[in-house]
Amino acid sequence: MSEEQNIPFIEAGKELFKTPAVFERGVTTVEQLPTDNLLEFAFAGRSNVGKSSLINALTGVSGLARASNTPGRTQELNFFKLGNTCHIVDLPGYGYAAAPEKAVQAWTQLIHAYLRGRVQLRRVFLLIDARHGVMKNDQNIMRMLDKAAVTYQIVLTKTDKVPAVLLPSKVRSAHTAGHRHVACYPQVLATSAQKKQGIDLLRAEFAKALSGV
Ligand SMILES: Nc1nc2c(ncn2[C@@H]2O[C@H](COP(=O)(O)OP(=O)(O)O)[C@@H](O)[C@H]2O)c(=O)[nH]1
Ligand SMILES: [Mg+2]
Repeated sequence: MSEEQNIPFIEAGKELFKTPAVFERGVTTVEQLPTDNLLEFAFAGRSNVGKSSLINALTGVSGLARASNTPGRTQELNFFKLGNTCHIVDLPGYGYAAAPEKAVQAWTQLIHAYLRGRVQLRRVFLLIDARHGVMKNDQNIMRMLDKAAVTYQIVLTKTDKVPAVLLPSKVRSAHTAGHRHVACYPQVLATSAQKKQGIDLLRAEFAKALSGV
């Protein structure tokens, strides 16, 4: 689908997010996952990539997801409910070297179990720092999602930290990295939670995915 074809979904996306999102629960084991079958959209990425900040910008509820300067702090799967429409899931970040090994293993297992086995998971937004591009552990997650046949979309974050002239090439590189993966959605989104850029396009992706397109 071309970018022009997203336009009808921009308004629908804005409408969708007029409903305030609320925190539902923090999950540390598979048994605690919600059982109400609402569709889910998950935010994955390295710790500190900007997952929580983007969820706050997306929902317009500041402080909804806890953004933090301390990488690796979000160690639960945090579920937010958007009206009765869907769940937004803030996943624990990966690639935080200073975290205790046991903790890393536990939450890596949990993330993998969730991502591989969740029928109602509609799409994963794979967040990539616009400055750094796709890194090795991002590739690992992408391979895992390919195998599990979970659709994911690359979302560049912190674009305000990249000089505007360099942004198109960052988007192109991310697109090329995604292109090799079967389950990767072909459009790359460029966002800045801080400057509120790309937020309407991200909302439109929710509207589009929920409409079944
Ligand atoms: N400049 C800039 N900083 C951001 C942006 N989004 C997040 N950050 C900062 O990056 C750090 C990590 O953000 P956070 O949302 O906690 O990342 P998470 O670990 O992936 O949830 C925090 O210091 C945020 O203020 C952005 O769009 N622009
Ligand atoms: Mg976080």
